[in-house]
Amino acid sequence: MTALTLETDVLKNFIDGKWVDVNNTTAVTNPANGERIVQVPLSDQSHVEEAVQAAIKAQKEWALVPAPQRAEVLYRVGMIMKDKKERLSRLLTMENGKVLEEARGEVQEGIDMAFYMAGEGRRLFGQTTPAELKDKFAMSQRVPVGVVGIITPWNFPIAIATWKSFPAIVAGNAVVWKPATETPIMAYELAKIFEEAGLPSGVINVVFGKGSEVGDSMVQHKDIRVISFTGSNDTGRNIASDCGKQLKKVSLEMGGKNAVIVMDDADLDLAVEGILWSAFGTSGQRCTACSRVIVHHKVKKTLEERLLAAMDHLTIGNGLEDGIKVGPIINEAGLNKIKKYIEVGKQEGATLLAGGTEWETNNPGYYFTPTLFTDAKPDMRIAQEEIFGPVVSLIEVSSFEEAIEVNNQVTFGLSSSIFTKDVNRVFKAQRDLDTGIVYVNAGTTGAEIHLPFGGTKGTGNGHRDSGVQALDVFTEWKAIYVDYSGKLQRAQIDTEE
Ligand code: UN1
Repeated sequence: MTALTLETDVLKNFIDGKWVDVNNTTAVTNPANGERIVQVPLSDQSHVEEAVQAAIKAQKEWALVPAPQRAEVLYRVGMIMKDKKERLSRLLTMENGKVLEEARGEVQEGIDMAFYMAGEGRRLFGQTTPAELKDKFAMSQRVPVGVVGIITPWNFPIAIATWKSFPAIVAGNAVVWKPATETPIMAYELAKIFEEAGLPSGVINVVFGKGSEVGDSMVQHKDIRVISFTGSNDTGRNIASDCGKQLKKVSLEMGGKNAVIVMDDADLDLAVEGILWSAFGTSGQRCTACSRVIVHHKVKKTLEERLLAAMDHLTIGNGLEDGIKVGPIINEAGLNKIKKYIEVGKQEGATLLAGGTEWETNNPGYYFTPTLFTDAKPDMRIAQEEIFGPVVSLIEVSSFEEAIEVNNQVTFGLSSSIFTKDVNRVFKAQRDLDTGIVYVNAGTTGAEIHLPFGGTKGTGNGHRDSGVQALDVFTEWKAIYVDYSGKLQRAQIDTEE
């Protein structure tokens, strides 16, 4: 294991192209062993104000840079990320805990997003449209919104940051970014990469700190015209209502209660692999993680047996070590939440088949054993609420129709999956599963960056991250009419010749 060093012991904000000290800081610890990694600033409203002023100034110039040139900066960002992939991945494992293989996958998502959005710089298409009147030309085009605020979570600290900042930047906005305080190193590294790639000062500004201070100041700031947020449900709802009062555009992604459906004709080996990877990968700390398995009664027993056998091979530990499949939980609060849900599940009458306890180790990190409940009922809290840990609950059903119904009986709508060999069921399922993402014969995780990411119902508010659709969050549509008749033509007015 290569020891990694940061150039600094105390992180700084990145405002107007300068690294700015903040007096108040707090420690960031490695969830795998409790060791302190670095101090992160706890900024206040005045830092947000500085960042917004820098962004306002920078955005005016940036919007005038032709989009293909803005895109070139992102291309260079992608190239630098590619060069630094291993370093970034190891730092990501250190601050977030996910196993190295998954950290590499996440950094790759960011690299892919850079090249994808660099391409979009040559495709910020508008439309030309026939006009109602003679000698008149009509078109519409995307224009930047101005200064945008992005608030990113600890579970995908670099990928989600790229899903939001890259489309914002290529579209000609300037960004004020509050990364999660648990995982600030990815933000620090990405800011350095932007700097090295030659992004003009003030186009991206990083303000570290708490949601209650920095996030709130961003949401309340009149000059931040968009808030794009990924995180918890409660916070997202508060942001939405605060933005609503100000008529501020807001894009929210707030998790899921994602299910894998296993039909009686499924390839069970494949289903087991899919469930394992999407339920216990990243220790279940993905918005897309599988936390329900909806299984046809004919294959329930066999599926349980095979899952239990496969779960025996899940190795728990520090994600930087070889062969580890399940890393730590982000922090004590995360661990306590999982423990609470284990008690809830037992009290509700679900049967605990495996796990359900902290992992016994002398290691001071936060670890939880992969957990399988069975005989859960669709309305139980463990089958309704997001746990954000390696806990999955089996629900038995007796038909395809019932499986779809149970899948849709939750307030979230992010991801879903079905294992079946029946082509008719495949097409019915992709139509009827009420989620923003549907997988067939694969688990619930692994969305690709050039497709829209987001969900229905309580997962968000209808916007999408990544994909070309992300541009809708960070642009306004402008309609332009050019009258070349030389006289005043009045639309929608009958004119007597
Ligand atoms: C998240 O958990 O918020 O589809 C993002 C996936 C990953 C992204 C997850 N590509 O699981």
